[in-house]
Amino acid sequence: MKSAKHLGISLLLGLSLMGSGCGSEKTKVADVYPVPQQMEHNGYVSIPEGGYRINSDAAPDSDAMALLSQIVSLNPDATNVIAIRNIADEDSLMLQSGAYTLDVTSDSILIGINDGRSLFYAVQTLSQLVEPDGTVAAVSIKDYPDVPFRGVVEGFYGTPWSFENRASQLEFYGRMKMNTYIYGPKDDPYHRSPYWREPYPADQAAAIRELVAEAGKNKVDFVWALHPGMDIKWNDADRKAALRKLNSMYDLGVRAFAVFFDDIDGDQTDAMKQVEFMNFLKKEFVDAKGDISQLLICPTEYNKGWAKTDYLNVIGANLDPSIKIMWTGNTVCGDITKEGLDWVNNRIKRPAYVWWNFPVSDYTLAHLLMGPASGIDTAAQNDMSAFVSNPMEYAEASKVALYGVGQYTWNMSEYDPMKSWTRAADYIVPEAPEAFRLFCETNSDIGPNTWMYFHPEQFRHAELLSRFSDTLAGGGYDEADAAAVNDLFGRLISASDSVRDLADNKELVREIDPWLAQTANVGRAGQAAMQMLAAAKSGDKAAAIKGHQDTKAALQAIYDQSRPYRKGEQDGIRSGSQVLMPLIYRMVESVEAAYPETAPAARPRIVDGSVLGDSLEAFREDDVAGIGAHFRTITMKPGEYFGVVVEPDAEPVELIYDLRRMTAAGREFQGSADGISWKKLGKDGASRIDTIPIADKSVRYVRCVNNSKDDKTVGIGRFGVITTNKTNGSN
Ligand code: 14T
Repeated sequence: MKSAKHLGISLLLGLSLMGSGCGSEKTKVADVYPVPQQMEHNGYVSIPEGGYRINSDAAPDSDAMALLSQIVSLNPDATNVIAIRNIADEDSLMLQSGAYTLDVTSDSILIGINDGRSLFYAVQTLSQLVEPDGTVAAVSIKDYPDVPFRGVVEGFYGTPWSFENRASQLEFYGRMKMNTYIYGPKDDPYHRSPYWREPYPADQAAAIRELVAEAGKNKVDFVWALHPGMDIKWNDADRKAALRKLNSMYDLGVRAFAVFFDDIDGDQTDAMKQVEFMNFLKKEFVDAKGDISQLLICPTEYNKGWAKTDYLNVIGANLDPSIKIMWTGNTVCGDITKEGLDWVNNRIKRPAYVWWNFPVSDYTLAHLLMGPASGIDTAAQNDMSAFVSNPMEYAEASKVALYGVGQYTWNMSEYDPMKSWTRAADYIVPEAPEAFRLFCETNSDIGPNTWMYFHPEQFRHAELLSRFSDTLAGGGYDEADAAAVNDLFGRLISASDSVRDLADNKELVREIDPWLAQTANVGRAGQAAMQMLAAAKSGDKAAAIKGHQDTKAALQAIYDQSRPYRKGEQDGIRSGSQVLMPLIYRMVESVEAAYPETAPAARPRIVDGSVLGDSLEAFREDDVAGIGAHFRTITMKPGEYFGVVVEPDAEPVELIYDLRRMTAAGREFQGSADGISWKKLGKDGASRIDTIPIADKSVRYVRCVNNSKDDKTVGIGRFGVITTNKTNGSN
């Protein structure tokens, strides 16, 4: 079905047929994004001097008309016509909301529509066909969405987007032909606990009213989400409270709703109670109002990894069939696959409403997720009712991934993650697209995470970098590759400057500023390391030692940039973390091996007898000495432990850890001066991420022991000691 409808070849034919009217010397091919389902292009024609007069069966959508009047001049006395007609097509794909036809010839423009959204999208397309020289591409387009609901769920933990961020997003969704924005920021207390039952204060209510209007202008459904699951009681009082709240949102103009039951526990997770609540809302609210466009639930078991009970079968069988069910895939954060959707759809008895947790970064705050929107299955079109993406708290920066989501959801078979990513940079920073691309590439590593979610970094230079690194590991050194790698490091510095200085989007620059600085720092450390290595390879010991010092200083600049952000969940500011930083460390280590006098006197190590064995090396990074196991899951038998020993001259300040899947009961954090007699450290805060002060300054050994009678499972993210006295280790 999909292959026949792509008439890409006619684009090329169109070029040779050009010549009627003006613009005949153009060799340009009309370029519409998202790529239409069918487009024939027959050169360019002049836009008539007198503009166009509108000829429409019914009153055309006023937002679409406002946009149209910005593109071409509209004049009731014009001879040339823009005719707007209802689509009379037997193909159900062409009868969807937003589907349109667009036929541009030298004397008229014919637009076929189903609704206001159709007209708005036709005009969005037309705006991309008009050239600055007064010509317009003569096209014949048939276009419709592959996925009925497309867009974004503002569903992350962290600072919610600002009003300006959201307004800019809504306009962007309109351009990308995305029709859904779900409002559900975890840190809005009126969305979640404690105030989900309360109406918004007047100023916030006014802002939401304005955003709903802005969404309407862009033909975006503003879906307001309620998150009652932290403390809802399954009783009449709370049913009424929910109705009251939804009514207050309705009064602000909201016409689409969701209820989120994610990340909760206890009685509130009961499938049948949730179903009864949702079915109640369907009957008493949605049906009563009659003009609600979407009602969704985010289930408690919202990904396969967490689907451990009959929960999904229960909601699948009992939830009103009109209520759509959200789903993040096989894990909380990961790829979206056809197989994974088949699995859930069988249980929920309807196509899943996909909630894709990308580029959200609330679980890996040191990283920006600026890479391509990849790992979304282009064969899954018929297995989803919707696809919305959960973005970063950085709204403008998120547009890189969302740009790809726009193409994926509109016309999947045309989706190529790299192509969309490349275009996204042109679109978002047209003032310095190549610089921005390099920045994005260097800030695309997700970092170690519980979900084992992985996106590649430095993908365009992967071959060069791995060859250079492998050669280095084997004791070799290739001059030409070294020059290319050095050049790449140099470009990180200039790219960072270019983006900061040239990008018109100042909000974007503000959001990414810490990473712009860090990217330049990585470039400088890389260049220092290349100089060090070149000196070492040429046998110039003095220069190598000097280079080693310079590299250490440049690495310290990276740590200094990172440190102010290294609080609680936020593990600093990381750029180039997957490929470039390890490469720099490898260069440092190779020089330290060649000139032992440059090597640190001691390194931190893993405590003897650790369950980790020698499968891992301890690291020293800035003032932290510890271990990081990329959240590898380890089971400790009673009495087993893992831990770290800091360097002899390092004085401990506190233990810092990020340990997942582990309850505090039955574990103990202990310190020791000699690795023989151990004492319990301060109180275990029982949280996943925490620090515990180390009062006894003679402590050099720190460990986590299973002192229960049962096996204990732990995902080791970070476990280390912050010290005052930084020894000069590299990694
Ligand atoms: F509702 C869900 F579909 C969902 O994804 N919920 C949250 C979401 O708000 C968050 O942005 C996302 C990415 O971190 O993951 C979910 O939140 C979690 C999930 C966890 F497993 C937060 C902490 C967790 F340990």
